[in-house]
Amino acid sequence: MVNPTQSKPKILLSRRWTREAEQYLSERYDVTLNVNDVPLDAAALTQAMRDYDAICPTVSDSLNAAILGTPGARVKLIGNFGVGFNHIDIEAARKAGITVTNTPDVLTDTTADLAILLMLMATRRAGEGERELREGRWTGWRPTHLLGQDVTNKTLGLVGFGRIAQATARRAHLGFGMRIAYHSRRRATAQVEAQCNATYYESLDALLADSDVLSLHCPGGAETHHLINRTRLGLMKQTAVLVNTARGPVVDEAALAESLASGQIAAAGLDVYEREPIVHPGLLALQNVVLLPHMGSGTLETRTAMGLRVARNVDLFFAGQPVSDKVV
Ligand code: 8YV
Repeated sequence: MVNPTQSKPKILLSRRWTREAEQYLSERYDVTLNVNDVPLDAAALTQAMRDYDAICPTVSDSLNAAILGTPGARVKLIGNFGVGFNHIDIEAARKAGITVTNTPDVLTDTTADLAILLMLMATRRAGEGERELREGRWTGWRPTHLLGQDVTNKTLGLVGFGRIAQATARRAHLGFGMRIAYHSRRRATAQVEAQCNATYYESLDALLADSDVLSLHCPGGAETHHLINRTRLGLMKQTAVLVNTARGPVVDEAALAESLASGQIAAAGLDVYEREPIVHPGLLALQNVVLLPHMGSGTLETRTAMGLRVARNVDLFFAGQPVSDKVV
């Protein structure tokens, strides 16, 4: 806890958080809230590096090497609000002696729910149906109207097999009787594989060829940039559906738009984009893609839990104790 005789650490929350999470931190620290909730630009983030002891950013803040290396910086902690941290240059933070934390665990189920939502919306053409009805184009029931695809007994391929992928796998297997296949850098334990009835694929390309639905759960960053490119989309079944709740740049959006337009794959469900909040115009023009505005962890309970998880990291850090969610 903060020693009341010392001045409280100065903390910047880069965006609005839920009331409960903002209140928790505000009661304990000298907190600046982003009352208007406008994204901070590079100049504002650079100034914040000089003015605060900790910055709590989100995916909408790009903390690059130039910002993290700001001369005369005061910041010692970046308490990221979110599990993914590809918007933070981790190597630059390490060099600058800044601790970076994230928020694992608390958003696992909520994000897995959204992956399933996208899978079902894309396979069952839910977006198309809703648009048709709202635009007054629905002419009534008929046997061949908006036919989608079943997921029961189909193969769900997962790229990456961390917490969110495993939670998605359990839902798909236990709820929909899907066969689960996965590719990841490290093979999971036999126990984890058994829980999800998952089959490991050493080859990503073989996984692509076998999947009826392919759901991405790998981290963002240089290693996975355009992992799903034109060539790999070409390996997928023509009936396949791609789901992305991971990070936009994992997929080459221009190649995906072409594959969806040409019928190389059947449909996609996306929550993340290469240049958020900009969405590739080729995708916006298509019916067979469901487009959600990065809302994977977007429930009141989960966003509060994420804020309180950041707060726990802040508490531990300023109490001089080891932080549990340390990235670097
Ligand atoms: C957040 C996410 O919306 O935690 C993550 O990595 O993608 C989402 O839960 C966002 O990243 C918060 O910074």
